[in-house]
Parts: sequence; C-alpha cells; structure tokens
Amino acid sequence: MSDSASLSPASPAAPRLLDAIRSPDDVKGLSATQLPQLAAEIREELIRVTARNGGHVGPNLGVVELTIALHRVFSTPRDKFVFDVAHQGYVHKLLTGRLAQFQKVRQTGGASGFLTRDESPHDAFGAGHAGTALSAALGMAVARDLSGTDEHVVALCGDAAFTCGITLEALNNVVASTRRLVVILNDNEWSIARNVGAIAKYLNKLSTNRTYNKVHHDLERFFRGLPGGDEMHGLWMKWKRETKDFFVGSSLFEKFGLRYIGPIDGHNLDELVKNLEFARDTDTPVILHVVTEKGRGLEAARAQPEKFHGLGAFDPVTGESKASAPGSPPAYQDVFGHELVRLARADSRIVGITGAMPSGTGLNHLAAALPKQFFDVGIAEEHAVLFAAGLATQGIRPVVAIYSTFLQRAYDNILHDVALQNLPVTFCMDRAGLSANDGPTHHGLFDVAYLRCVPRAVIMAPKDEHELQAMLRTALAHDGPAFIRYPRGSATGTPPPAAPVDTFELGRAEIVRPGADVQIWALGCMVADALALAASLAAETGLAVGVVNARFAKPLDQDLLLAQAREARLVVTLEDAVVTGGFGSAVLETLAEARIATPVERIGWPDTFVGHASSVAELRAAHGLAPAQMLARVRARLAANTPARGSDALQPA
Ligand SMILES: Cc1ncc(C[n+]2csc(CCOP(=O)(O)OP(=O)(O)O)c2C)c(N)n1
Repeated sequence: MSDSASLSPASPAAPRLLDAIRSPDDVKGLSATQLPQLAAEIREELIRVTARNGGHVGPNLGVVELTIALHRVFSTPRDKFVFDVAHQGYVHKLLTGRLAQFQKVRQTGGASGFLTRDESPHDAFGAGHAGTALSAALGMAVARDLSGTDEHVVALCGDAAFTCGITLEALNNVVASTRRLVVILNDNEWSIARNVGAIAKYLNKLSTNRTYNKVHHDLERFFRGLPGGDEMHGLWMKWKRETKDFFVGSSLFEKFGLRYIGPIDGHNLDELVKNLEFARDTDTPVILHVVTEKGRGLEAARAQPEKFHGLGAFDPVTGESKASAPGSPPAYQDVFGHELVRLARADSRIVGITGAMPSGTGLNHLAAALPKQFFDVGIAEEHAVLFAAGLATQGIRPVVAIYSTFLQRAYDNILHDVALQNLPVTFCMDRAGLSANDGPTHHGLFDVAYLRCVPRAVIMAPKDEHELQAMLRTALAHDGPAFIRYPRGSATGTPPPAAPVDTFELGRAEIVRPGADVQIWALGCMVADALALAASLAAETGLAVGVVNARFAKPLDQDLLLAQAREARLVVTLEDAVVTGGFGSAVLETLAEARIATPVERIGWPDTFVGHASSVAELRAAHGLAPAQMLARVRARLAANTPARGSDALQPA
C-alpha cells in the first residue's frame, strides 16, 4: 500500500481528530501539521465503512486532501460547493457534521450516497447524474451577482464531467455570466472505466508535460530546502502560475476565458490550500486543474480503479467483493452482453454503444470480443443516441446500452431523432426498477411512462433471462426504435424453455396462469410477483386468478386484454415503474376506450421520489409493494367492487 490508511483500530489513548470535527470550523481550527493525520483518519473511515456498506470508495479516497483544503479555504454553507455527480461527497459529509449518519451511508436511515439539499445545509445542490455541477454553480454565482452578496461558489468536476455536453455548454457561458467562479477539475484520468475521447487525451497532456513538470518538481524541492522555505515556496507557486503558459502554451480553458491554474498535486495539502486561496481571491473565473489518484490509500482500489469506483461490500484487505453469493444466476447485464456478442459475431452491422458504462451495461464483453463494433462515447447520452441514429441511417444496427435513469437525458434525441425518423435503434435499459442503495437519482422508474407516449416506440420487459435474449433478437429484427427494460442484479436462474423462441411477435402477451375471475397483468420482473399473488389470492378467495406476462408495454396485446377483461371481475396490473402514465395506465386507457367498465387496480411505484434504503424489499414495504400489501390491496378492491363484469359497459355520455 502506498500512503495507505492503517486499518488497525485506533488506540483508546489517542482520540481521533475526526471525532472532534463537528463542522468546517473545526477543520479550520486544526493546525496545518495536524491535517495529514486527519486525512489518514478519513481514509481509514472511508475504507472501514464502504467495506461494510459498499459505495464509491475509489473516488472518495482520491479527494481527501482536496476536500480538507476546500474546507480550510472556504466557508460552507455560506460559500457554495457544487459537486458533480456528488458520489465523491463522503469526505465533505465527514467534515460537515455527518460522521454518525455516514456509518449507515446508503443504508436505511443513513446518509445518502450522494449529496441532497435536504440532508444538510452544506449541500448546496443535489446530484447523482453527471455533468450538472458547472451549470448549477454558474447559476448560483450569477444569483449572487444579481443579489449583490459576496459568497464564493466552487464547482467540483471530475475529468469525465468534461465529456458531458452540459459541462461544455456551461463552460461556454462562464465568462459571459460572471467574474467570480472557482472551478475545480479533479483529474484522476478515470471515469468509471478509463476516461475517453479527445478531452481526456488533452488533460493527460496538460498534466504530464514532462519538461514542465520536471522543472516544477526540481524547483519545488529546491525552494522548500531554502531557509524560510514556506515563504519561498509561496513565491515559487506564484511564479509558476504566472509563467505556466510560457512552458506549456495557453490551455483550452483559457480560450474559454477562465484563468487556468495547474496541474496541482491533489494530495499536497499545502499546495492545494495556497492555490485555492489564490483562486478565491481572484476576480476572474478560475479553473484549478488538480491531479488526484483514484483509490489512494487502498492498494486494491489503486490497482483496480474501475471495480473500486463503486461496489458492494468488500474485504478491506484483499479487496475481494462480498456481493454476489457463489452459484447465483448471472446478472442481467452479462446475459445481455454475451447475447449481443453472439449476435454481433453473426452480423457485423450490429454495434454496441455505451455512455461511459462498459462494465455496468455488460458491453465490456463486446469490447473484449469485437472491439471494432464497440463504442464508449463518454458521459454523453445525448450524443450516444444521436450517434446511433446517424449509424442507423446508413444500415448499421446500433444497440444503445444506457441505464434507464441516464437515458432520461436523451429524451429529445429518442423522440426527435430516432422515433420521428423511424430509425432501427435498439435501446437496452439496465437498472430499470430500483437501485436501492443509490436512491432517487438512480432508480429507473420513469422509462415506461416517458417512452409510452413516443409514437412508434416498442417497449418490452422480459420476465427472465431467456426472454431478454429473445427480446434483443426481436428488437434487432424490428425496423424501428425498440426499448428493452430489465432490472439491476441477478437474473432468475430459470431453466431454458423447452421450446426456445427466436423472436417474439410484436404486441403478443403470454398467459402464464389461466383463470378468468381476476386477471393479473404483469410487466417484466413483476411476473414472478404476479404468480405469487395469484396463488395467495386464489387460495384465500377460491376465485380463478389468471396471470399474463405482458411482455410489451407498447404495443399492448389489446385483443387478449379486452377478451379477458370482458369476463373478469377485476384486472390487476403490476409494474416495477411509476404508475403515473405507466403500464397500468395503458391497460386502463385501453379498457376505457373500449368502454369496458371492469375495474383496474394498478400496482406500481407511487407518484413520488423514492428514497434510498438497504434493500429493495424495504423500499417496497415502505411504498405498499410488499407481497402481503399487494394482496391486501387486491382483496380490498375486490370487496369494494360489486361483482360487475366487463359486459356492464360504460354508457356513452
Ligand atoms: C448522466 C450520467 N451518466 C452516467 C453516470 C454514471 N457515472 C457515475 S460517476 C461516473 C464517472 C465520473 O467520473 P469523473 O467525473 O471523472 O469522477 P471520478 O469518479 O473519476 O472522481 C459515471 C460515468 C452518471 N452518474 N450520470
């Protein structure tokens, strides 16, 4: 381990500095010589807690000194820190009075894994999606200018944030909008995977300009060695700032009108503090290029930055994941990734596109097997979709693999560029449903509702891994936009069907349990819940309870639905998505338009933002979706309805 945190328990005789930090004022109250100890204690705490709870360990280990330095120089909550993604905000939490909540970070009742405005007044802006910090910070800076106050605004952006269009849009506006903004570019060369694209290359060149850095390091050592070394070092840093352009040429950021300072060693507290003070007191927008090491202090995290970007519980010594039990079924993302490789081998027109998530989406398998058919475009979901649209116009069959929550960002491109032109682009939306530990920024609950109104969209959800494979083939065989949503984590482990299906007929549902009195229509992973619900309901009431695997949220199997609803006493819909405008709404609308009065009980996520918790089961129980609660709802609905049948059609107004 280099600069590694010791994991041995602190001796009772030596109370930790960290335990005495109740607010940033306490950080300011420490002497400069105590700060390395504070940094070491924070690293130890980060490793201890994330090893137990999981979390974004690598990004946080990289920003320990930077966050301490920020709190030495600025004063939140008066000054505003805006963290991009906010996955690297753990150290900030520890320094702003949240040590206790941090013990249960990402767990029920504990701190969020991101920053949220309602968790602390020190969190100026909530986030979870990338690329938002610079625009939001600029908004705060301009609000300050308009109201005549004088607080400082600091945007903390990772290097991968600069692969986002929004960050570049904000950069384009900074100088026209304000004279005072501090932008920190936290450059560790990694996104989740290694950062990609021309900007990543450019930043690498900026921070590794050999001649410049060699001179810099030699001179730094020299100045520190002189009598009165601190003062001389301060002068040296001033000189370095003023002359940098002479050595490496004006930076891209200067072309945008910001003053560029860097590269700064992001683990050197003294250098950080001095440069932050300079940035704070400068009356022009400044960008500080801070070079940090992702995973610093934990050898396993340094060696495997992609795995340790964010992970479940792990062994803090070996770095081994504790997450998945041996022998559990493969994750949906891997089922998808391997099937795509099979299909892309057979058809060179098929390509896979990810927005900076090769392993999370399973496209890493394509990258390894067929690198020419794989594209990582960076955190650029809008571009990913438009790029796919362009490819599709030329006969390529793009598969865009983006988590449900991140695809929200590319809505106009889905609508205006893909669907309007009826282009054959396949969208594979992993993490549809809950991402329990991450919370509202990461739950994929809105896709059915936001896609259902898009003309031509075919929306599918598999009940198991075999259906996912068949749906991928169905989408690729379809001559228009197709969307497949599937949940986070392990597939079902269901044995392959006796009669494997190659492709599904569009808009055909599957009856998985016959029964005419109550019809439960379930989408995707909710089929398993529907079967359990049907069994309980039938046992309790003696009614014949049928279950339908809808397969398609659009087009809906209207023929089957209408035929069943005419005979049924109640139709129940189950979906792992918001009910507002979702699959159940589609069922309800279909029945209303056919003037069938059979009541519909729609079960899904309510019209609210669902928080984070230790498990999906806890969140389901908190929102009425635990098995017993669903049964109680259906029971109550049956009791409330007179046994009217669908033939009691609505009368025309
Ligand atoms: C819109 C969006 N797409 C994808 C992600 C997933 N994601 C979370 S963090 C991250 C990489 C961030 O890299 P960087 O900004 O350089 O910060 P670092 O983790 O390296 O400190 C990605 C791709 C996201 N949060 N938001």
